[in-house]
Amino acid sequence: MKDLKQTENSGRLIIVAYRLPFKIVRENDQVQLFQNSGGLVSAVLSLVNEQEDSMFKSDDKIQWIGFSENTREELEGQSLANDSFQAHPVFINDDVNENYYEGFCNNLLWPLCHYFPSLARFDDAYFEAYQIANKLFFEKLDEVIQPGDVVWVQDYQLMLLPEMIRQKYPDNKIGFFFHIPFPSFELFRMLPVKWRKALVDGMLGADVVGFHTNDYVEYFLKAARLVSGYGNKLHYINMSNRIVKVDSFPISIDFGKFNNSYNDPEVALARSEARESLKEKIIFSVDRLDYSKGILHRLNGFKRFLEQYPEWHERVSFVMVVVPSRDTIEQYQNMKMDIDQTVGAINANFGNIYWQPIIYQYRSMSYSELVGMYTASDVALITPVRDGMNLVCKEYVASRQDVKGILILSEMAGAAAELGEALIINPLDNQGIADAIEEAFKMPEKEQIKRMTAMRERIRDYDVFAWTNDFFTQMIMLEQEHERLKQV
Ligand code: GDG
Repeated sequence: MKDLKQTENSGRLIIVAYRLPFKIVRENDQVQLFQNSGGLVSAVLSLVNEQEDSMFKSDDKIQWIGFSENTREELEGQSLANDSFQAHPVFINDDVNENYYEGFCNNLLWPLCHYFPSLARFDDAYFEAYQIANKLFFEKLDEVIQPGDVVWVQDYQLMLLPEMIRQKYPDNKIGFFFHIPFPSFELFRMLPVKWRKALVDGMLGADVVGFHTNDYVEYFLKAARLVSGYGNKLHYINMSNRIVKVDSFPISIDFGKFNNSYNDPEVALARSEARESLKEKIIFSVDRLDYSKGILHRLNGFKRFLEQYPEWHERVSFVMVVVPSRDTIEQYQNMKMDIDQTVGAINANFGNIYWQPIIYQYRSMSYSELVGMYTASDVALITPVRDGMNLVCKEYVASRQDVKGILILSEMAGAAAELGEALIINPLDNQGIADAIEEAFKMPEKEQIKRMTAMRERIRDYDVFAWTNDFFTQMIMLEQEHERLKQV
């Protein structure tokens, strides 16, 4: 496939995502912009650089449309640009945002797509707000877009947007990427007919619709066929006047950044402090507080390990970091209480004055602490019951410049499709988790190195920059590729 770096594009890059690329902090009538260091922001930046052959001209800032946590009045007259990004805030009133973001997105789409249908709430007001909010994003884009601009729409908060753009701007290139699992049809069909059709048709407004794994692609193609009657040939959908490519693009991380952090003084310090203060074997996990992340299942698996393998008592420390998220919602508060109680019970029943089996923290970590723990631990225990991809496991592997450590990974994470050298477990199987921990602790170093090397090479080859490049190449080369396939 042709590399996009050789492909010219006259327009600018416009990203539309629920969140802006920086946090806006107001102080004494001035705003300060703190750019996020997340994967998407750095991936997108790689598309615009000084090189002559890069896809977008570096003198054009990346235009980024996203929801504003500030009011219109607060941002009036303020410059919302830094060297790389020009932000265009979308203002959504609290009532609409409640039904849109908390409602349709987080009380319906999130649980449904993560296979928790019993938690999904169906409410007409949610869908109405979802339509209104998507339209508000469109209206902002309408003020910004120019001929030749390429628009990249992100995630489940904006599924209706690609079609809205297509209707008014048939000639602009539009990409759409879905970051969470696209569910099997039996779950998707739980949505009322009108809603599911609007979502599928909305996404098909794009030229390229991307998912993390082939399974999600297959599920979406089935939905497109059964909901809207669109068949496909080799993942191309013919929409009479244009074609849509549906494909998998497994999101990745900045391999170089994590790999090169190994010897940072702060990382090295965090690593040695962890090794000194913890027991002989260290297990580590970190995730946002969410039922999809399988935190309670992980604790139950660890408990089974302590029950069945007493020879490891007083020799293991499980460092479990849970990052606060959505904890104003009752359901998340209840989940947090269950986690607190379970950790307390395990520590009380197995620990003693010399040994606390689980070191549990409910807070976020600095980057150095995070990589310090990635590189100090013998095992990363990652057990989501459902996860679109899961970047933590890729970061763990990339951080291990020493080529040691063992990844225990749930088969329900999108990343499991790429990281077959991990010890793959079913997160609902306590015994399976317990046995995997025991196997990891006994794994010879040679075997660890073999597995870690294979995983590291894969992530190094397909890092987040390759991911973006892959997506944009497919978008720009769409027609040529389709013509070529018709000849074969
Ligand atoms: C969604 C999908 C998909 C976490 N705690 C700390 C911290 N983090 C960083 C990690 C990682 C990121 O947050 C979490 O990424 P995940 O992929 O694991 O999970 P979601 O937030 O649920 O993301 C997911 C992703 O979108 C991308 O498409 O993989 O499936 O659910 O980068 O490092 N970073 C720091 N301190 C923390 O305490 N510094």
